[in-house]
Amino acid sequence: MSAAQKKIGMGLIGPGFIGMHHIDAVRRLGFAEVVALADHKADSARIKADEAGIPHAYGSPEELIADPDVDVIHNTTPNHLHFPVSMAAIEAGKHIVSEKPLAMDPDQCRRLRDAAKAAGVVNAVMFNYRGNPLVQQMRDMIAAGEIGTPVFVKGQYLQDWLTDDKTYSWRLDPKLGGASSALADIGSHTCDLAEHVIGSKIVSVLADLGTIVKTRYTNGSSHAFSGTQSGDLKPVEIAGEDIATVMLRFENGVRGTITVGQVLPGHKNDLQLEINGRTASLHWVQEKQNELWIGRYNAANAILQKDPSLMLPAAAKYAHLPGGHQEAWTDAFYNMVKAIYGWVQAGPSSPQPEIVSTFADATHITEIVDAMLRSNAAGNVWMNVEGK
Ligand code: SOE
Repeated sequence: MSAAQKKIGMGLIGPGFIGMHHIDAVRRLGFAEVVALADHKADSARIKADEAGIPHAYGSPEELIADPDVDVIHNTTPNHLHFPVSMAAIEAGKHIVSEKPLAMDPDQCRRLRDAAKAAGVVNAVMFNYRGNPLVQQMRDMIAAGEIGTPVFVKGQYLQDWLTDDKTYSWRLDPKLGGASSALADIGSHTCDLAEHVIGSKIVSVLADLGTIVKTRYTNGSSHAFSGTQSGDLKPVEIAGEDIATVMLRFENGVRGTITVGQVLPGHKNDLQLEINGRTASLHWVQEKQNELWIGRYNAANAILQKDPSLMLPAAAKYAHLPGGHQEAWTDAFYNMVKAIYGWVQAGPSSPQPEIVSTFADATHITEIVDAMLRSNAAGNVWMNVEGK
């Protein structure tokens, strides 16, 4: 980019925990700038914009979407606003980056997918764990045949931030979060990661869902990871799942399981993925993301450290530091944002970078979660993922 070229303008709607990481990642790019922020009220938007050094602050999504300096809109609102905000952005011809899940249900997702395609805008959903260098290493090793034919997948995403009955999140309210709670929030990441790494889609599921904490007590606060609440606590009955065990079948014949829970003491952000092939296995643990376990039948097991000089070239480009220099959650998040903005820069009609999850990919993930809900409701039976 020459000095005279205008930077890509980013506007963020919904400045919560995750929104601030979108802002940081865009700022690291160099060829984009954060020009505007919108919150549900003008005064809170101004305060948050000032804190983050952002010039324009708006009290509604519509005002931000209309800002001519905003080229890419990041939708980090609660789930129930994903559909109207993303749709308005698409209708205004803006590129759109949404938090997951893409929308509340498969129908809304399909409408967004089709509208984004018709409008010809870049569209992406933040399945950010794809951005980890060693996740890409797994993917490339599997594609290169280094573990033989994949046969089994074991994924887990375990957290404990909802363990206490005096914790609460809007994700637990079906009107704000959707019919699924833990699966939509973090099971979605697990399925996306498994599909991305083995290069095959989940076609059917058998799910057993549970709600361990059936009554919660809240003072009205609903932010993730905000801890035990105190003060004037009111009871809320919970219907959505906080644990889930699911069996999976993939299009290419691979079988697998995922376990998901948000009330499991000691598990902070414990996303893990293991792929077993006929000649070797790979196991990656998000909380130890700089290491990849390689299991072998007829040779010693090994740990591959995140060292670009030891990694496959396509994966090594996602590692920014030499071996032994630890990279983290925010770096993987940045890798995803960098790929999305590379696509914006190249133009929406240029090929979609493989690492990016589009609205079409994310629609499929919501269809998987929907099949899991249907499987559980039907008495834990196999259910096909219904794509349209
Ligand atoms: C809460 O469970 C949460 O913030 C998720 O919403 C994110 O997607 C995950 O990356 C971390 O945990």
